[in-house]
Amino acid sequence: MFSCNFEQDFCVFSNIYGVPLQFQRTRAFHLVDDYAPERDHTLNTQSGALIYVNTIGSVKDSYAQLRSTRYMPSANCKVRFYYYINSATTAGQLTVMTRTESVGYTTILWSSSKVLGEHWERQEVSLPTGQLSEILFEVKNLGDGGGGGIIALDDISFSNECQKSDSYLPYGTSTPTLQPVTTPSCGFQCKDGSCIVKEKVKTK
Ligand SMILES: [Ca+2]
Repeated sequence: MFSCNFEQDFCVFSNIYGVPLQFQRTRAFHLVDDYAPERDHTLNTQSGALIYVNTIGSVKDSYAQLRSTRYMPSANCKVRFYYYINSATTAGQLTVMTRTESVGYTTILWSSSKVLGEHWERQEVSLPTGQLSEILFEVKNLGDGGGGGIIALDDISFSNECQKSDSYLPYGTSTPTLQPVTTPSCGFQCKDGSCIVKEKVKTK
């Protein structure tokens, strides 16, 4: 298993540069915004560290992307993480995706824009198996009338079935997706504004 609690550094994660927004690493007490978490998740203290994206003041479709180290996923390879979305209106969308080519197409696995308030929510996502991969965590300003907010992450861990690798992904032959990453089509819009990705909606 490999994981990151962000107390010392970004561990096996790094920002993708050349895009409008970035994930910042900080200790909770440095964040004075109304919508910022008062404590991190690991230590549950104000001096605990976390990473976050502030979408306040950014324009529609601005996004940040955090990439993981490469890993070889066998069956039951999963990523688990704690996320925080807070805003008076809407903070944007947090999306988890994978890819198997360095600038290739991404596969969207999970997404949420539901405002949670002052709360860390746990999420587990099963990862596609069989090919050397990397994960991308994306935060995107949906520009849907809100003033923005804070989206934060902490305690990201990969299960034992995901084996860390130093190999590089092959360069993609498909169209790069670093430019506008499409928002997953909303299969079912809940009353609270959260969205269930189409593949997850059960149809009779
Ligand atoms: Ca932490």
